[in-house]
Amino acid sequence: MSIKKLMAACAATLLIVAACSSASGTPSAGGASPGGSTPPAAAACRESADAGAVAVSIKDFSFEPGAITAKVGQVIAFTDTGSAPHNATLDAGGCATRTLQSGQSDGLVFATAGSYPFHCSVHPQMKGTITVGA
Ligand SMILES: [Cu+2]
Repeated sequence: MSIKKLMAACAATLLIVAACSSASGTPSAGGASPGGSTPPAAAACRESADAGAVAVSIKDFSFEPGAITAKVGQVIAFTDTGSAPHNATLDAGGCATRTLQSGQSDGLVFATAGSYPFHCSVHPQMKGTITVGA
């Protein structure tokens, strides 16, 4: 990938992140949530072993692609194509794939649109972002 394309991709990601934070950053005062305390990030996704609509391969030591796009309800299937154990864990917590051995797969499904940074808890330097659209 050329430097210019990389820069453009980064700028686009930043814009998306900025847009998301300004949209969801301020909890509305008179919020219409009738049960009160719903943890926002925690319920955003769940693990799923179903066949994936979006495929991500986990290499030693990066996610390919690192910028993942999916829709609400789509299974994002992570496959460990490296030789080390890896997983995908949301930075904000709430959900994660199983820790995968070489050749294994596990998925995540999101219930809420948004931008979700994640990492591998075995190798915290491995990072990526899942952008979920409605
Ligand atoms: Cu890893």
